[in-house]
Formats: sequence, C-alpha cells, structure tokens
Amino acid sequence: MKLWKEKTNLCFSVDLIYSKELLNLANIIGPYICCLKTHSDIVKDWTKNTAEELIKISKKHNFLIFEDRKFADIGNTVIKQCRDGYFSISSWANIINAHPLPGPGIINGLKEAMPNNSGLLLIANMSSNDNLFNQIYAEKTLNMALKHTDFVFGFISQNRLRDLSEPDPHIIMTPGVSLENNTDTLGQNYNSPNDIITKRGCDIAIIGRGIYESDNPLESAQKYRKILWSAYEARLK
Ligand code: 5BU
Repeated sequence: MKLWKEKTNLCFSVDLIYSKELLNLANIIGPYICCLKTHSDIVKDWTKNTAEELIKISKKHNFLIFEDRKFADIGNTVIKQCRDGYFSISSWANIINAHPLPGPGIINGLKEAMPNNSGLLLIANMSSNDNLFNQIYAEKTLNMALKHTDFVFGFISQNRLRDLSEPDPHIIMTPGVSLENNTDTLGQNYNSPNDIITKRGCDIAIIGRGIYESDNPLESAQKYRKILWSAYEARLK
C-alpha cells in the first residue's frame, strides 16, 4: 500500500464542482497522497468520463478513490444508491463510507453492491459542532465493524476508538484538519495535523480547503504530507 511505500498518510478531499478542475488538481496532488476523497454529487458536469479519467489518474499516481457518499439507508436501498443511479459509485470507487445508524443491513447491502477488494469506512462521529454522536454510539460502531472484518476496514472518526496500546487492525481516517483555521463559519471544527496523529491516534488526515483553497495547492499538499508522515512515524515509534 502506498501509505507505507511512498510515506504518505494524506487524503486529499477534492471538493471542486467542475470535472476539469477536479481532474487537474487530482493529477497535480496525486503523487503526494494515499487517497483522494470525492463528493461526486457536488460536481456540476460529472459524467462517466469523469470517473474513467479519475481511475486513470489514480492508477498513474497509485492512490485509492474514496467517495464520501455517507450512505444511511436500509440495505436494499443502498445497493441501488451505490451500484445504480446516475453516479454508479461501485464502478469507480475503491472506498465508500456509511453511517451505521440503520444497523448492519447497510453493511451487507453495500458489500453486495461493491466489487471485491473494495472497502467500507463506518462513520463513528463527525467533525462538526454540536453533533449528536456520543461514546456509546462509537462503541456500537466498533462492535458492528468487528462483525464485518472482510469489508469494514476502518472508521471516519476524530479519534482512535481503542486504546493506543491495544493492537488495532482498523484505519482511522479523520476530516477537520487544518494548519490555518480552528473553525469555519458553518460549524466545521479543525484540529492540527500533529494533534490528530499523535494525540488522537488517527492514521490518515483528510484535508480539503487547506489544500485546494490555498494559494499554492501543490506546496500545501507537500507540506501537509511531510508534517503528517513525521507525526505518524513518531507515534509508531
Ligand atoms: P475541509 O475543506 O477540509 O473542511 O473538508 C472536509 C471534507 O471532509 C469535506 O468533504 C466534508 O464533507 C468531509 N467531512 C467532514 O468535514 N467531517 C466529517 O465528519 C465527515 C466528512 Br464524516
């Protein structure tokens, strides 16, 4: 996995609304990331071709594509949302995520819709202000994941769900990471890259505006990659 081979635990959230800009930035930032996170439904001109080009870029730079669709329905519906419909997510995404709120049927449905060797992240909590998540919900999310280890490989979370001293096969991917800001105007909360890796025990940082809104996205991505990887190595020692 690129995470180890090319020393990057940076996931770039390319939240741009035109295919051309999205693909262009994915290609520029691609060498520095292990994963590219998309919201296909915010792209005004998304077509099958966008997905095909994205796959080409992901292969060229060896990163995984994570569609942040946040599924949250019954198994039978999520199969159709994931496989059919306009975006046919299962035909191009390597990783998807879901809220465990509806119960394990959502995991079984998504497993049916996605190809072999793809993976699911369960959302254990979120980065936004005054959300309704709590410790019990996170524990139940972990227990649900443990029953589906062939498909659920990790969590979206602001912190590790188990004690750092315990062996843990799950990857923690964490949004709400910035070097510049603590909040935005709509309730997003940010932690520093160092804090989420060393203090909170997360593995991969998801960064959007910190890269694509910066004056120099390439330099910002390189900077985040360096800080995140050093923090990760320090923690693993
Ligand atoms: P930002 O620009 O770095 O704030 O973008 C963060 C991205 O992560 C954005 O695509 C959100 O939809 C996504 N996100 C988040 O910010 N917080 C969460 O708890 C989850 C996803 Br789950």
